[in-house]
Order: sequence, then C-alpha cells, then structure tokens
Amino acid sequence: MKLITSALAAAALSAAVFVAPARAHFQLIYTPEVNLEKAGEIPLLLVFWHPFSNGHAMDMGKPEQFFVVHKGEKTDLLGKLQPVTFKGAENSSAGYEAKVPVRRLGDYIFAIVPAPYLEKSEDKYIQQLTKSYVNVGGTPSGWDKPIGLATEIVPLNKPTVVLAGSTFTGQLLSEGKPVAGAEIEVEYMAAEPDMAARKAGTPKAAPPPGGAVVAVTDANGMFTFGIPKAGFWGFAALGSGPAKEHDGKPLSQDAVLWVRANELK
Ligand SMILES: [Cu+2]
Repeated sequence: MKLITSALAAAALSAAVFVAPARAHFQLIYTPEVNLEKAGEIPLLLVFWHPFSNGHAMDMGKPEQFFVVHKGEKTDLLGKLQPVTFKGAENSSAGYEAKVPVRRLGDYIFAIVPAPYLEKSEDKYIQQLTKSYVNVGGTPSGWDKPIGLATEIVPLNKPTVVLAGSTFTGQLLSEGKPVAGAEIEVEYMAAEPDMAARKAGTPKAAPPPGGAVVAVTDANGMFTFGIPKAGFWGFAALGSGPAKEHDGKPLSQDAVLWVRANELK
C-alpha cells in the first residue's frame, strides 16, 4: 500500500530484493462504543488504514454507498459524510466522519461501499465492502442477517457481544452464496482512533511475526477465529466480490467485517 521509493530503487538494482507484501489494509467504520443503553447520536469515522501495524493510511475517495440497516430497513447516510483528515502514526490521509442518530432499540448495521482505491504499486484497484455494528438497549434485531452487499461476511456470533478468550464465527457470502476455501485475514485495531482529534491512539498490540493472521473458509463459507484480546477485530476476505475489474485495471472487491470483543470481568 505504501510506495517505498528506496525499496523500488533497490529492486531496480536487484530482481532478488525482497519487498514486503502490501497486505492487511482494512477499511474502518469506527465508533468507540458499540453497545448503547439508550437512543442517541453516535460519531462514525471512516478510514482506510493498516490498523494492526498502526501503519500507513490511504486517501479515501467519495464512497459509492454509505448506509445503515435497522430491522431490515435501509437508510442512506451519504449526505451525512464530512471529509476529514485522519492523522495516522506514519502519515495523514483523507477520510470521512458522520454523526448518525440511533433512536430505536436493536441492531444497527453500518455499511460502506468505498470508491475503488488505486494501489499504484500493484496497478490495481481495491474496494473493501465493510460492515460494523451498533446495538441499542441489548435487544437483538437482525445482526445475523445479510444486508445484500455484493460480498459480505455474516456473523454467527453476536458481533457486539464477543468475549475475549472465546471464538467468533462468520460466513463469507458472494452474491448471497457461501464462498468455500477463501482466505480470511484477521486484524486487530491496535491503535483505536481518538475521535475528537481524528488521530491514531496509543497502540495496545503489534502484529505477530510471520505475516497476516489467516483463516480459511470451509465448504459452507464458514470460518472461526479464537479472539485473544478485548478490542476491535477485523475480518477481510480479499477478492471475494463479483466485480473483478475497474477502469481497465484489476479490482479486488473485498468483504470486511468489524466486531468488538470485551473482557469478561
Ligand atoms: Cu496495504
């Protein structure tokens, strides 16, 4: 995701040079509190980032769609987006924020279809169709249902009440059908953003050695991951969407899901 000039210069000198793969980028729909006791207005921050490594942040274009689903009813939120500058630990990037009222009990499923992002180092586009959840009043109302994205991960554990030390299971869908044998990258939001300052917070973890944490979906498109730590966990299926090309270049249309894990106290 990052154009490393020195690495490219080195590559020009030696074809054998190792360049770290530009993986583990995750689209965020972030709000700090996912369980609300009563109705209110919540802040949401949209950032395209490398959240586990607290690394490079990418500029977002104007999203194609941004909406929320509550009890099967879809509400367009594009008009609520305000462009903001997000200050990552490495750089600043163009993102968005929104203030959204959540007035009724139940599950609110937030979703974004971002503008395809041109990854110049690979000459391809990336589009991460992303979902995150907020619940009001502890009443469930449809968190386990797909919302009709071209590709999406459907949770099989309640995404707002995941326990650290327990497991999370999801099902990957493309055009509504399970996707078998797909790699799911798993990522921890190490430096949860400071919403007021619109910047990366203090990291609480760092990525383990050996590259991305990966699970593979079974014949029914299901995967399970043991959640080792409280906080936000992201799951990304790369290239699971039906669209394979944008503007004459290859497109990776990915499904991303965020869940929040809590410590059992
Ligand atoms: Cu990247």
